[in-house]
Amino acid sequence: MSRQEEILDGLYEHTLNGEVTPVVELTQEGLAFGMEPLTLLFDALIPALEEVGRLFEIGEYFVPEMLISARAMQGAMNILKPLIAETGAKPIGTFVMGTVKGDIHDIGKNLCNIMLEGAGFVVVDLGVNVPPDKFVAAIIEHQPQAVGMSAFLTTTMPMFKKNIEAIKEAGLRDKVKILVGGAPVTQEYAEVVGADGYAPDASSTVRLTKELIGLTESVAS
Ligand code: B1M
Repeated sequence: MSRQEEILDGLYEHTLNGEVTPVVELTQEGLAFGMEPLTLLFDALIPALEEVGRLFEIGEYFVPEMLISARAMQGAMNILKPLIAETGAKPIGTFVMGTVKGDIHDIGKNLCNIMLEGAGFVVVDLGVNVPPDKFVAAIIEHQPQAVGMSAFLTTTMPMFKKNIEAIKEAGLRDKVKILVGGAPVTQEYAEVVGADGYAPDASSTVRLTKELIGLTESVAS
């Protein structure tokens, strides 16, 4: 096995076990070795969290294990984020993003933010557990071209509709494109709640946002 493969395997295992120190060390070693930040992310860290979710589902992991795995991944993300986001690109638009009320999952959202920033968007991150009036206030304050809403629980997905209704009531619906995403969300659900689009992952969030706000040509380039 090559050292690169060992690094990816180690990152996967230590993230699964929630061990932040070796995760941070292996991330640094991988980068020093010339490995791409996105390789570390997509070939080790994200698969580890997917496995965490599977173990939770079958009752082998509980909330504390999920939490420490998420923290371990966060340790790596702190190092990777500036490397992924730093492109020096000129701002191409403003994007307001938040995890809906009742939901505190933020890793997927943060990943979208990093990719959006990397593509040149100014991202206003409202954080987690964001109520409808905060989305509305942020649209008024920052005048974004697009708003993203993240939900990771079937019980919090209905907040999309509540948020969109609040945005409509404030007379702002035609001012912004609204995108939704998160593990349990689907294209069909996005249509039902009246969103402009659904993105299954961070890179499609960037692609779809550019498309919706009329920057499609940049997508191809
Ligand atoms: Co929770 N959790 N969790 N959890 N957790 C899930 C989501 C679950 C699927 C696990 C399972 O059962 N298999 C399950 C939800 C079941 C359901 O509703 N269908 C679940 C549950 C039940 C819960 C609790 C209720 C557990 C409890 O307390 N009994 C609780 C709820 C807390 C709350 O929110 N009120 C809870 C708590 C937690 C922790 C706090 C411990 C922790 C979150 C830590 C954090 O985020 N800071 C946690 C974790 C880590 C998970 C899993 C294991 C991993 C989630 C994750 O971050 N994945 C998760 C299992 C799973 O999803 N398979 C699970 C990595 C991330 C990169 O995911 O989906 O690929 P990914 O992200 C993509 C897309 O979703 C998309 O782009 C991202 C990047 O490519 N995307 C968007 C995301 N947001 C977007 C927004 C957009 C566009 C695209 O806007 C435009």
